[in-house]
Amino acid sequence: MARMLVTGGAGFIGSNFVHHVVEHTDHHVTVLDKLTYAGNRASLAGLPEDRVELVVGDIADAALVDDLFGRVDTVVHYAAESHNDNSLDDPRPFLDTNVVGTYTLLEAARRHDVRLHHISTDEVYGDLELDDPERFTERTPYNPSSPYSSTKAASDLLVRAWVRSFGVRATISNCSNNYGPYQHVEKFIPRQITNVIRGIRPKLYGAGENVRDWIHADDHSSAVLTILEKGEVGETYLIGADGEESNRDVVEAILGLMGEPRDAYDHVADRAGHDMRYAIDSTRLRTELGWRPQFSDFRAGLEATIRWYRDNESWWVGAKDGVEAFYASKGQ
Ligand code: NAD
Ligand code: TDX
Repeated sequence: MARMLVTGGAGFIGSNFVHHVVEHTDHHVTVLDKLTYAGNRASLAGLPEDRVELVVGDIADAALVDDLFGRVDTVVHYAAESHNDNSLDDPRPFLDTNVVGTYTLLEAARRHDVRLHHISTDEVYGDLELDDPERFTERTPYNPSSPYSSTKAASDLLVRAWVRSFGVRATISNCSNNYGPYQHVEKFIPRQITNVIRGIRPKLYGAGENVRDWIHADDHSSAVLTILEKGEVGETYLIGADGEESNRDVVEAILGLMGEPRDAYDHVADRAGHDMRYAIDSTRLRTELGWRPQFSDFRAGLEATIRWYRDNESWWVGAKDGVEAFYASKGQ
């Protein structure tokens, strides 16, 4: 049995990963999470207490991190400020957590020689034109657009430097847009689902032509476990499930699946610097490590996600009004 530390394990993708690890391995998991507005204890409810422990704290707290790294053999680093719209409003926490926090973990990994896997995003590569035949690969140059994605790019480069300069045993993965249970209602898909549940019309930024490459969070988790088991230290792997959809198609699919007219949405103010399209080529992960996604039907995954938000209103209802007030103040 491995002893694993999962940073950000009370957030969306981190909590999905903790559930996945409990179900598919015998590892013990310590979650280190600051429980910011994006973290939620309830996302870990029901997990066995002898397998999962929650430590509430900051990844930039060097003494705490040092203590925890002394007790584990593997660290999976999800903790981040993750929302582009917030980074346009107030970039500072993005630098503190995504850059200084990752630096703090790397220094501890160096001292304790633990295996570290760093979770990152396809947004570090910037965006693609709608008609570009290329997709992002491990060789695509970094070209981030937003304060969020620039701090994620910085954190990736720190990891690469700590591998090369200090021999830290780290891998990196850059994943496309995730959907599934436990995602905060500030994000696109849960915002629109919970809007429809509340009788509010979905809100599409600009013309809605922007394309995102969707992957179910559970497929992201299986890819990360595969990289931990079979990945080569020092290497980067892109994670994606060939799930390109325009935002307009996603909103129309949500409305259709929820029994509403497919055009019952509003166009609102566009996001500043809005990336047009992300698309991942995950050939390396599939051919070298043998990974395959399980959720190949996006609409079936969306339907299950809609059911989860209908069945778990108490999980999201406390955050909804504040999020809508924030967007309303920006005309979104
Ligand atoms: P999230 O915002 O839902 O969760 C982030 C978690 O980190 C929260 O539980 C929060 O409390 C915690 N956290 C924040 N600052 C912290 C700090 N200083 N110390 C300890 N904990 C802290 O984010 P998410 O969508 O689950 O994303 C998780 C990771 O995956 C991030 O690194 C993100 O860049 C990456 N990623 C996300 C997506 C996506 O579609 N959401 C896609 C690719 C990569
Ligand atoms: O109300 C909305 N209307 C809308 O049209 C919201 C909240 C978003 N959008 C658009 C913006 C994007 O084109 O939907 C798309 C998805 O938006 P987000 O959910 O904010 O995700 P995105 O900006 O693509 O970033 C996500 O994927 C990459 C995660 O939030 C990041 O953490 C991850 O790195």
